[in-house]
Amino acid sequence: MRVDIVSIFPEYFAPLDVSLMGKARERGILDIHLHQLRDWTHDVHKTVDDTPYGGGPGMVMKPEVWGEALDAVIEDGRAASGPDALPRLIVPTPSGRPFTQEVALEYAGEPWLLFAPARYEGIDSRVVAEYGERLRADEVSIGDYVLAGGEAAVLVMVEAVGRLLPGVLGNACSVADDSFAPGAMANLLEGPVYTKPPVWRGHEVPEVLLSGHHGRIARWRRDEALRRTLARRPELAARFDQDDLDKHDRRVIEEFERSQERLEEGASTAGSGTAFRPGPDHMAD
Ligand code: 6GU
Repeated sequence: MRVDIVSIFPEYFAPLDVSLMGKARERGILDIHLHQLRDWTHDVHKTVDDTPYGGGPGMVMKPEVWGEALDAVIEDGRAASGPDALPRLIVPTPSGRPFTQEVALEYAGEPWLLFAPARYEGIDSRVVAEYGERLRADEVSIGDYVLAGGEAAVLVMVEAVGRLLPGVLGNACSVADDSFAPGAMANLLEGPVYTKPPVWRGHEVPEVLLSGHHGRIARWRRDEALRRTLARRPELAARFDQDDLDKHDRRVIEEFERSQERLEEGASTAGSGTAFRPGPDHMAD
């Protein structure tokens, strides 16, 4: 996969030389090209921003410099990949569509991604409008918080996509078992994990994991994933597809809901004489 990144801080992407992404680049699975946006300015100050029309705080990135930069990078990529090649343009912004595991999988199927991370209040909106007419252009957010710029979001997305490329993780690790992976893990968080020693500071590894009984272990892992998702991400649990749930799943969910109700009853009668609140251990979540 070819990845182009245009930014006023190309040095921000040094982490892509490290670890899994570094190896993927060495092996030629990830072909990352970094570009300094200011190389396409024409004034001595290398200006990339200006005041917003309509007033308000902050600065907006100028369309002309982005247009020249993106045209040149696309031309360069076509010289390497063929005259019909077009990248998927990804513009990180907190006002974009959510970046999810599903989107990461979709991007992992593309031969060429072009990231345009902005600083300041963002890029003049005509840039996405213009490129949206020539190629697929997505405005994407990595979560409901505001970063100082899109660069960190690009690092997140390149790593999430890069690890999905064939040959990056090796066969031993299956991305199908990841949290959020479509299939058995859709809308599910992964449960807890353990390694040796079997007892550490008095904390024991759950006995079932030492049993060597693969069926019971798989069932236990699914139970823990269900309970953790119900406790930490109720909005994900609300999206469980009934057709994906077996009888045992439904019992785990019912038990969880009953223990929740007991907790709520306990809370509503607290101070009126009820000192004892029953509930299973996992409610500590
Ligand atoms: Cl993609 N960019 C910026 N600047 N802030 C964000 C974001 C992106 N996603 C969440 N917050």
